[in-house]
Amino acid sequence: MKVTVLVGGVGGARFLQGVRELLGRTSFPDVLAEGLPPSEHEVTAVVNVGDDAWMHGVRICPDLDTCMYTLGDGIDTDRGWGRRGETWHAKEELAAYGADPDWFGLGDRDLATHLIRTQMLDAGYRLSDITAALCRRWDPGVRLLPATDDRHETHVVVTRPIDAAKQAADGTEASEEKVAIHFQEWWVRHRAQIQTHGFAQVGSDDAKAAPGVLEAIAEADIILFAPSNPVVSVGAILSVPGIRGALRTAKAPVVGVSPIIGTSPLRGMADECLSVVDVETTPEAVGRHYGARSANGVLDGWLIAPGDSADIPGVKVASVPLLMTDPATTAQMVRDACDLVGVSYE
Ligand code: FO1
Repeated sequence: MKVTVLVGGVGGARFLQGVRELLGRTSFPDVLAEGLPPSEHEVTAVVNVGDDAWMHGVRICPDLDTCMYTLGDGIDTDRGWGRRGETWHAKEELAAYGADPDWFGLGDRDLATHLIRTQMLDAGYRLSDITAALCRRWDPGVRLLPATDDRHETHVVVTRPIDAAKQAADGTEASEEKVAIHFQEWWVRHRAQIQTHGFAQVGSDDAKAAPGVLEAIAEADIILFAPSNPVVSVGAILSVPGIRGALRTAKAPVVGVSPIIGTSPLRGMADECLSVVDVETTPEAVGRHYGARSANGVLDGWLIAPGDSADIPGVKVASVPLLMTDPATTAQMVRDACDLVGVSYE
């Protein structure tokens, strides 16, 4: 069986643990650690790269790393990102130099990943090759593919106050300005608590899907959307030219898992992101936002939580437990997704 999953960071990584629990370790020879029995299934995760950023001269890929560390048992489960057993000496030293940005922390262990990645990028390797190389250490048991090897960063258009010094230097009387800032600045520095007008992918005109992504979508037996942020995670993947079209013409059914239970996101700040794009924080509104494949959208099935309801024309909906408490519980969600569209996982 070939399974392709669109994922963001924390929620996506936990969902992949459930897929791996159900289907076993992937049989892709290049990602299978020596000596481990392969499964007869192939699982490919198409991972959001909209959060990626340059910080202190190194390339950060938060969602790829969160998936890699979570599946490789190296994640700090309390934070949901970065390494377990982390120390912060480099961060303290950077702060002592007054280095910018001072609102973003790179842990010492995590820094090694970014250093290797940056060296390989400098040497001309593609992000997809680099990810495969990093995964040889972490052995996630799932093929992790960046949605694109190209720059496809999410930027956020905000209105922010102009500080007095800048006002004086620019000779402006305006007290606020409309600017586009990197997603990480919006998310980590402002915690989304700033007047926001919209999201834009920077670089998407030229971006194309990374090697293997369109094939993984075209050849899949089932395609799943993890309960990741529908705007800045799955939405950013869908905005890579070619990916949406590949989903619309794929032979396999596409089933999404609602990241909203009742009117609350499972985690993260999905409600802030949804309100920016004028979508209500409900399973029905998010399902309609994705839309039915039979009506220019991308879904055939939609899993929502017990007690929730969603009427999405052209999309089969089922209510099943959606809390990803552990891999076994999450595996049941994956079974439910397969059952909804009649795909056998035995
Ligand atoms: N999130 C934070 O809230 N503060 C940080 O300083 C921070 C650093 C960081 C470093 C590497 C990395 O891979 C992720 C990091 N994150 C941090 C998480 C991340 O920025 C966001 O949670 C995601 O991009 C949103 O999905």
